[in-house]
Amino acid sequence: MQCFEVTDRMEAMATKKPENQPPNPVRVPDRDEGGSVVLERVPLKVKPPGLYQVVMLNDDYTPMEFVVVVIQEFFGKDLEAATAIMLKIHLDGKGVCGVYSKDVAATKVDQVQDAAHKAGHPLQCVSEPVEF
Ligand code: TYC
Repeated sequence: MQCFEVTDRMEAMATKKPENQPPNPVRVPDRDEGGSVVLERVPLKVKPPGLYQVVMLNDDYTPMEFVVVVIQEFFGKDLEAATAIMLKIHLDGKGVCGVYSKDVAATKVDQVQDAAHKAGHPLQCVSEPVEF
């Protein structure tokens, strides 16, 4: 038979309630009179992933035709819809080109910036969370 010494620390670990533990998502109520244990599921507080809108900004230099082509190419709009969005941006200073998951919106921003940079235009767009 193996023998070992029970230290104070081991004794404490075996008998005391652990400190600084994260809250257990499953609450275990006291034993009921029949001696069985009922586990009660506590709903997790998880939020669905948010949506992000890609907002294009006006500037004085990027040609209107270029903006229309970019909106058609990267946001799947037809000529009429792309022209309407471009004119809204031109008149209001900014406009929403599409709404996506966070990652897809970030990719759209990169694609637009890349295309504008390669063509030598200062066109800017940003991604921002949609507020409900
Ligand atoms: N304001 C630009 C012009 O007059 C056109 C333009 C529209 C530029 C939309 C950027 O996001 C933009 N040439």
